[in-house]
Amino acid sequence: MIRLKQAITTLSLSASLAIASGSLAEQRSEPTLKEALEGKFLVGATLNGWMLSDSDHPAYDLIETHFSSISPANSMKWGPMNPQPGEYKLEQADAFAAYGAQQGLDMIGHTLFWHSQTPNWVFEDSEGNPLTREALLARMRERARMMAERYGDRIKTWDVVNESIEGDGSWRKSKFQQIIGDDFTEQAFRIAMEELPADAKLLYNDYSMTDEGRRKAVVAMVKDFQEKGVRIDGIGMQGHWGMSYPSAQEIEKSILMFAETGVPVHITELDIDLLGRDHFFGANVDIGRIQANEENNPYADGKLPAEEEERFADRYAEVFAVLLKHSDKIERVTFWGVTDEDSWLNFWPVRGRTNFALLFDRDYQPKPAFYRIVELAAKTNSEPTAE
Ligand code: 9MR
Repeated sequence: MIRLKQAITTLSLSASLAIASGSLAEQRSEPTLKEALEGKFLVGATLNGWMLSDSDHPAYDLIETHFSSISPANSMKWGPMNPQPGEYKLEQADAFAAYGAQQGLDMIGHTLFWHSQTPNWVFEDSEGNPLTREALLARMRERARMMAERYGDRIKTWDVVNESIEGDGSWRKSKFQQIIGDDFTEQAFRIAMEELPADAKLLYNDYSMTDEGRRKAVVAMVKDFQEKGVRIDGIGMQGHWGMSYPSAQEIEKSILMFAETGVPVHITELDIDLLGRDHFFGANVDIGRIQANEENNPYADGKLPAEEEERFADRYAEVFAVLLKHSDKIERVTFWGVTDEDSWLNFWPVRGRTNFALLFDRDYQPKPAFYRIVELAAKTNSEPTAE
């Protein structure tokens, strides 16, 4: 298999994991995910730091077999790329862009501006005083220009702003908002429009996009941008969903409302949290302090009982029934990870628990949920869509 080793030879390569690295496609007779979803939407996965610093990581087999789009989990965020003024750590971001280009994959620049994982120095002058609005806008422009120059020829879709709207529809009181004002998101899109290539797709990306306040505010924002001539090319629904929340009806309602604005929907960070959290602690607990224990980590050996696998497959089928029904409005569905092993839900909100969130298990094998999606997609191909 051709791998872009030269792009990452400068990185320290850790030992590859135990799995044998024969092409999984060769061992399989069923269609791959990207074949099953062809003509519906692109299907993506996330490359995390472990993968980007290990060119033999077994996740690459699954990516090359099943996926048509990739997103970086962390390596293109402001903090990881530019932790101190003038200090740039671009190895992983460079490896991401080089790998995606070499494989001909659609790539997502995640994310230009986010309140989280952005270092304090971004908001301060050299004496530690808060920047003025103009100075912060200039700093944002500098970052957008650097990203455009370095990656703009290959990365064509950008999460311009991540999570600037609260569930009640108000602007998040981030440092960006406090310094720039309520037009932070608009200014960010103006900067992106001016600095990124004309063929770049500019997205707004947020979680809990079925919250009524957020959903309405996103629609109002997109319409406002369109009236003002501020380019916005898509709405990203992250899709960090649970086993019963949000309902299929609410997911569908958001897709329909977003699509009414005329821009496509991207499902940008899909995973389903099998273990959930509501049953063992309330919403207001400081989640950072929760540790794995017998009660909240029932399948610590990574083996899920068959009936739980089925319940999980049923939930993915329920979600994909909606996504496939509205595939004409959806440009891409990206899973936030590749296998259960690399899901962020092993670390949040419970540190060190063994969670189950994606379509491939810890042995890099497709789970029942994978087969359900493939079957559902095939069925959708053979039946006219009911409206
Ligand atoms: O997957 C990312 C995880 O490794 C990081 O620790 C975390 C830090 O906040 O960010 C995760 O990705 C987030 C994404 O960038 C934006 N939406 C929410 C995702 C999950 O937190």
